[in-house]
Amino acid sequence: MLFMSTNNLFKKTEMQNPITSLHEFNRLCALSWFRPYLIKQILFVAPLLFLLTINPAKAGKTLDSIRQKDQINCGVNTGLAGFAQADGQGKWSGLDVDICKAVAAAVLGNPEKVRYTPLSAPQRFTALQSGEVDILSRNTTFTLTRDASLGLSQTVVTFYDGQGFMTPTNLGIKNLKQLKGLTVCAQSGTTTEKNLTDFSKTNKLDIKPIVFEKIEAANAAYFAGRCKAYTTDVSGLASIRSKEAKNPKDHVILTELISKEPMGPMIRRGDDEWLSIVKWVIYALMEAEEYGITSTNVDQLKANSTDPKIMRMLGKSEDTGKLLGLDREWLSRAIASTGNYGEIFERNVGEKTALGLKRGLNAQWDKGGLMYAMPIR
Ligand SMILES: N[C@@H](CCC(=O)N[C@@H](CS)C(=O)NCC(=O)O)C(=O)O
Repeated sequence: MLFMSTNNLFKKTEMQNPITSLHEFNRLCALSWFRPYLIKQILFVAPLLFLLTINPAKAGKTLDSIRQKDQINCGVNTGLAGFAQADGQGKWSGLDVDICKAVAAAVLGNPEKVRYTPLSAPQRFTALQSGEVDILSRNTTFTLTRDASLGLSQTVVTFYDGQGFMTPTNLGIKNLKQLKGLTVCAQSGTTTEKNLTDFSKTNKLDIKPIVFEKIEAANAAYFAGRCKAYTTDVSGLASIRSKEAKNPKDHVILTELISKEPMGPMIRRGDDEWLSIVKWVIYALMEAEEYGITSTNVDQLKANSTDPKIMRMLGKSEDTGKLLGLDREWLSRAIASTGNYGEIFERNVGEKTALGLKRGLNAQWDKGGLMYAMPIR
């Protein structure tokens, strides 16, 4: 309605001031003395306005500080097998960890130049907002509220998931309707909690959520039998089952999903240069898979390939790095360090790992999945 009334307003103004006569035209032309003055004003003010809108103080701030400290501070999970987990020597691995490694290889020339900060669900956004970490690469779902209210930017989805339920096999639960009136464990500070309430309400299931701030407490409660089911992202359930269950076969992950959970790294809002770098490193990992560039053949392809797409990506024909404020080798280094997206997926969470996840939605777009890199060109 506002749109309608504004339209009418314009119409009215036009109607009230039509240039109807030669006399009127001359009256307007008489103001031409004012024109040079006006042009001077515009010439003076326009560059100032332009400088204000590009906000040079903020652009590249993160990259500058990363170069200065020669390290990327990467916020990760406190310990989610397959996504981010430290071994006895404090060595981190996982799909989310590999994203930070690939970015470090592209930006600093070395995938090991990363400091990992383990963050629980409720801690994660504050750590990024306060500058404690430069990137949050931690099973974090992209939502409107998070995008628009936290002062953070969502980059590219690195894992498409959905919220599911795990129950002890001996309860014989086969579908979600059978959860009616039962207790379900979940963690606070997550999308999980809200999805569960919505789902229970919509389906009149009267589920009794038992919510914990820490993942260890939620795991302990479920495996001690305090809840009849555990809910979180299916990848999270697979991870928890593989690591925490005495016998993983004693727990079944039901096939029905109750939400969409597109997850990926986030950065602080207002640093477009850093946003571009993170985005394009992730696209590069995906596109490398699409074109068959792997950690094992990247050097050989760089030396011998005559395929224009591959030559461009590996810096043989064009310097895409320069456009991002990086060097010519950014992409080949990232692929050599972590492998392409497919290698990252299979190594950390794929069918041959303890998590045993299928590619599903995370397959390439030409193989029935949603992984669709913007073109590197
Ligand atoms: N993707 C959901 C859930 C992410 C999440 O934090 N999941 C829990 C359960 S798998 C977790 O990773 N907790 C680890 C921790 O808080 O230390 C979100 O972004 O809210």
